[in-house]
Amino acid sequence: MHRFGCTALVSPVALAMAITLASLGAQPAQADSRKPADMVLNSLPVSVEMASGYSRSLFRHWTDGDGNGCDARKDVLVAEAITGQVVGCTVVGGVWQSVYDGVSTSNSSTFDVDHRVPLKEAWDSGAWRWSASTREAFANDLGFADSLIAVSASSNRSKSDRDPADWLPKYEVCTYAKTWIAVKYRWRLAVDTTEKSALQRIIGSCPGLMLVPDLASINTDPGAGRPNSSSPAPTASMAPTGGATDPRFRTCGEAIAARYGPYVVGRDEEYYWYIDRDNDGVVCER
Ligand SMILES: [Ca+2]
Ligand SMILES: [Ca+2]
Repeated sequence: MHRFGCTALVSPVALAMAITLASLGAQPAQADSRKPADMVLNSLPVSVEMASGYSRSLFRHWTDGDGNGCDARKDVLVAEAITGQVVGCTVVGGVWQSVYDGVSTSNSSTFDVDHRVPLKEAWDSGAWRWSASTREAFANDLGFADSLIAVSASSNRSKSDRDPADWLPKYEVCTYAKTWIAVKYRWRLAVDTTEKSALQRIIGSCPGLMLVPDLASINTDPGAGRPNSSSPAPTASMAPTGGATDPRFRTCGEAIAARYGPYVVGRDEEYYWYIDRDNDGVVCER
């Protein structure tokens, strides 16, 4: 129920309905892991943004990744309706509330399903390396309930592709910042220095822990960054998401031989210097 931060605006009956509706939606259970937000933020790689190559069409959506017959936009609208009756992929008599600006609607077509971390921001922060299927998984992610959120179209369009250094919602700023960090963590995306400073400033005044999502499975595109591919060549400063830039060792084999590793995502800075080929969140396993 952490979607509904504005609980004062939602009656107990509506909350009970929302729980029922959420259980009908396709959101899987997730481990309740909580940590200080600054700890999670500091685990993210810091990198300049990839300034080119993005196209919205590179992130196929809305698709039905969980195979329940409803596309991800509809799944989110079903999960987030605060009242109404689910019929197929829609909610009859549904009411939705936009946590960004407090706007309510009974007409879901006036609401967008927002990518908490916008598709372009994701591309610029590391998704340029991903395969098409991983980009699609990100764009339709129901594996972490806060990745996608139904909000008023006007608030979503005001946000556009901006990160928290340039745009924040009217309400629930703490929740917004923590969720932003959570999505970047889940998908091993980088933060740029301006964005990190903004997030540090926000969470510095936000009490409590943040929900840490499970890591998503990521496959990279071997062609990303090569000349003549659809992706532009990365610069050296894009290195922390993999590529053996450990100043001490050229390969994991050399690191292991010198009795270093394993390195764990979110814990060890060295993790980001190597390629996590099996995407299990650990590199240089012995
Ligand atoms: Ca679905
Ligand atoms: Ca950014």
